[in-house]
Formats: sequence, structure tokens, C-alpha cells
Amino acid sequence: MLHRIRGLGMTARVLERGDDVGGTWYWNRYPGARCDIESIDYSYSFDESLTREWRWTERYATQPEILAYLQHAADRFDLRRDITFNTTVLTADWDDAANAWTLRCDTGDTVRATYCVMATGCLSVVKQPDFPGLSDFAGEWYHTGRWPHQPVDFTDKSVAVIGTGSSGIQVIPRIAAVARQLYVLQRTPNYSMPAQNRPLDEVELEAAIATFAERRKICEYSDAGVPHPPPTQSTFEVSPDERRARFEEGWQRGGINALSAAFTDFFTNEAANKEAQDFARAKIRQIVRDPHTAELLCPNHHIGTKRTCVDIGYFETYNRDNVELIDVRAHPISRITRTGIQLSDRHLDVDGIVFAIGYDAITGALADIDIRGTGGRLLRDYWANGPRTLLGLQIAGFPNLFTITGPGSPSVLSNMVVSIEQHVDWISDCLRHLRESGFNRIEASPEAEQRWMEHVAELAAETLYPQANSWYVGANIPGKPRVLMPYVAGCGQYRHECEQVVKNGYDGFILGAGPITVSEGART
Ligand code: N01
Repeated sequence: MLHRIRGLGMTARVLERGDDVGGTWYWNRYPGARCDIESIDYSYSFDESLTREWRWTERYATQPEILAYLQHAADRFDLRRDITFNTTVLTADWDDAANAWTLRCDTGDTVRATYCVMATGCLSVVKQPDFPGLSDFAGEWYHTGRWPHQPVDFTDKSVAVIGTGSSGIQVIPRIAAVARQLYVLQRTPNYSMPAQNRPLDEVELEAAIATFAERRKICEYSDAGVPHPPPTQSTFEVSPDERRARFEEGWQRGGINALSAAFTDFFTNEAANKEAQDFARAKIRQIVRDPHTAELLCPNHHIGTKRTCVDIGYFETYNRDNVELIDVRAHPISRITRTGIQLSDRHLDVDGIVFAIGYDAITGALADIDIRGTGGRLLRDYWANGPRTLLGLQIAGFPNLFTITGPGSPSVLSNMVVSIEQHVDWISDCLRHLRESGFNRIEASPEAEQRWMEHVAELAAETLYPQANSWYVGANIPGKPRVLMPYVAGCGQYRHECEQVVKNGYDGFILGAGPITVSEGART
């Protein structure tokens, strides 16, 4: 976004909580952290020479490699000189008369700007562990989403991991490999597909780079922002043997869409979804030797309606003698003690606890800042019954505020890099259009926002997503309104809708001209 804004000849200041760039890849340094979108597709596309020169080393990049890539991009485009690090934005106030935002930071600094772009992330506010007694614990404890910058050594220690989502499923095999004893405290089992990770050889990488532009175009108009051909048949159009063969082929290929890419009705037809569930449960029973543990690991929600995980040796980890799975629904956590975790019926002595308990997703980072729009309306209050946006890009009553991958856009249901780049381009084009048209103010009309929200909800209702207690619907945060927040009809359809809005002269947005009070009226 910063690079694009500079390209428009505008000035910008980026405010960042961390002490360096990287966002999710800056904070999530836990052992085993890596992306589950293939590295070549989890890359920027805006600069051809960057694409040509960067060498990804594995099919799925590790956290250190992605962080190095982002740091490299920051250096290459000389971004740091316009970024203020170690700064948390506390409030953002819209001043209608001045046509400007004022941001106040925890450092005491104030920034004033005509436009404000929230690139605050969908999974950046961690769910705090609020277990009673945690302050008594004499050992070490960590949240996967706030992992220390220094190495953590669990060698020969007794460790508990709480949570079995994507983060837990990545960290568990790595801790099991070094710890004396690992207890995995599971509330809800999850589906996980094998990564089938491997080194990227030169030939494969070069071929991917040579065809990158076409490959990225396919991603942009695909469902999930990845370049795989969409399924053409529904589940029951083929024989049971053919069905199993397709699932097996997906499992051997690996990756997040190993099963979901097999048939067209995976997310919409319960019976079809159950076929994939049965296949995944059979795999778990095949891999995990102890039948009781295997049953505990078998999920029973519709597959894909909670984020499918991707792993390297996750289920195999339960065949180790030093690993024990504990079902905390049957044996609830009563409290943390000085020496470990008190369950309803036993005490676990541990030296360390890892909380892999997730995030206040999608709206958390925006709700964390006191954002006040026209008439002093607080965004948190406006969203009390669930987030409302137009295209996930703007909010009625909050002029000149843009949200990158906001609720109501594909965001977390897609390859985030593809979706982020789309929003960055859309916002940059919009800023250019405003300037060229003599405007300096834009906001979503309440009617267009209402229509968009109805459209997003109608699409959601056609799928199985709303049925699961997932963070997609806010179910992991007590009191959060239950609304399926992302747009479910895929990146391609969403992109067409965004393009149509622009073609129709920013249909649904109100464009205007206000006073110019910030230098050149162009600061973002
Ligand atoms: O968090 P989660 P995450 N007591 O919310 C459990 C992305 N990501 O950090 O399901 C006991 O998915 C909770 O149980 P339940 C990806 O989009 C990507 O793992 O609520 N347990 C659940 O098992 C992912 O979806 C990558 O019953 C408690 C777990 O903690 C998203 O980030 C890697 C509990 C939380 O799972 C979030 O993943 C990592 C409690 N009080 C993350 N509270 C890759 O790219 C929560 N839990 C590979």
C-alpha cells in the first residue's frame, strides 16, 4: 500500500506495533510455523524483478523465510523511512469539517491524514488466556501468536499445549520431538490435510517463475486464490470407487484443498461433505495406532466449515510414547496451578504451557481502536450486531477510511496475498480517481452497504459454513455476534463485483470534495 501510494505521488505514514515489518510472520515465531499456501502463490505480484529474483526453497515456506521475504521487500523498496515502528494506534477520529482523520498513538504522537487505510490484519489480536490461576504458574508460558524473539527450548521438559487449530497442529509435532512429555489439551478435534511438503528444485521454481503472470491471473479469478483447476463434477455424479480415488489423489497431493477441490458441492451439500469427512476420519484411524486416541482425534463438524489445517506429521505424533491427548470436554481445566494444570480429575505437572488458542478474528483489530466516524459514532458500536461494510472496503459513516481484507470480502477464505493485493490496487485506483476527478472524500452509502450485507448473508446461507462454531462466525469469542464474516462466493466472483462497481462510476459510494486541511490534501 505504501509503495502504491508513493507511486501516486502522495505522501504516507505507516504506523506499526511491532519493531519491524512482517505482521503475522513477525509475531508467529513458534516452532513449525509455516504457510499453508504454496510459496510461489504466497508472493507479491506487483514487481516482476522481485518475482524473478526471490528464491523460495520449499513448497510451503517457513515463517523465517516469509519474514525474510517481507524484510527484503521493505529494503528493496526503501519502505522503512515512512514506517513508524513500536507504535500502537489507540484512537482514530474523523473530523468532518476538516475532512481529515486524526490518529492518536500510545507514544503520544498524533498523525493527521486525509485518508486512513486499516491494514490491521484478520488474525492479529490474540485471544488472551484467561484461565484462573495463570498468574500463579511458576513455569514458562507462551501464546503461539506472541512467540518470543529468543529461541524457546523445551528439551527434556514437560509441556502442555492447549488448542488444536492450525497453530497447535503445527507446533505439537515440533515440541513432541524434543520434550520429555507433551500433553495436548484438545477441546474440538480438527481436520488436517498432509502438507506433502518438499524442497522446491530449481527446475520447478524456474518454471513457476516463467509462467508467474498467467498463474497469478488464474489465482485472481479462482475461488480461493490458488491456481488449481476448479472441480467440474459433484460428489454423487461419480461411483464410490471413483470418489475415493479422487480423495486419495488429493490426499497424496496434499495441502489445504486436498479434499475440497475434488467436487463442486463440498461446501454446499451435507451428504457430499460427509463423504469427505468419512474419508478424512478413516485416514486418522489408519495413522493413529491407539484406537481410543484416534476416536478422540476424529472431528464431527462439516469439513471445511472450521479452517482446515495442514500438517507435517501431526496425527503420527500421537504414536509417540511421550505424547498424551487429553479431551478437555470430558476432563475440563479447573485452573492453572504453580506447577501445572489442574483438570477436573487429575493434575498435570508441567514446566511450560503453550496457548494455541487463536484470535479475535477479522474484526478484532478494528474493534481494538476507538474509531469514530461522522457525528462521533464509534465503529465498535456500529458493529455491535456484526460487521457492516461495502465490499469489505468501506463503512457507511466512516468517510475516507478503507479496510484491507475487511469483513464482507473473501479475506481468510482465500490466499491472503492475492486478496491483499486486490484491495491495495482497488484503493490506489480509487485514490487516483478521486484526485483526477477533483474529489477528496469517499464513503459507502448506507443503502449500498445494506444491499452488500444482504448479498453476503444470502451467499453464506447457501453454504454449510454458518453451521460450525468457528472463528469465521466469531464463535470462539464469548459475546461476539454470530455472523459469518467473510464473503463466500470466491475471489473471482468478488473481483468481478468490485470491477463492476468501478465501471459504474463507484456505484454505491458517495464521492465529494471537502476542505483541504492536510498538507497537499493528499496525505494517507
Ligand atoms: O487458532 P484457532 P489458531 N480451552 O482459533 C482451542 C491461521 N493460521 O491460532 O475449537 C481449550 O483455529 C480451540 O478449541 P475450539 C488459520 O487461518 C494459519 O490455531 O474453540 N481450548 C481451538 O482448538 C487459522 O485458522 C496457519 O473448541 C481452547 C484452538 O484453541 C487461524 O490462523 C498457521 C480454549 C484455537 O484454534 C487461527 O489458528 C496458524 C479454551 N479456553 C494459523 N480456547 C498456516 O498458514 C480456544 N481453544 C498454516
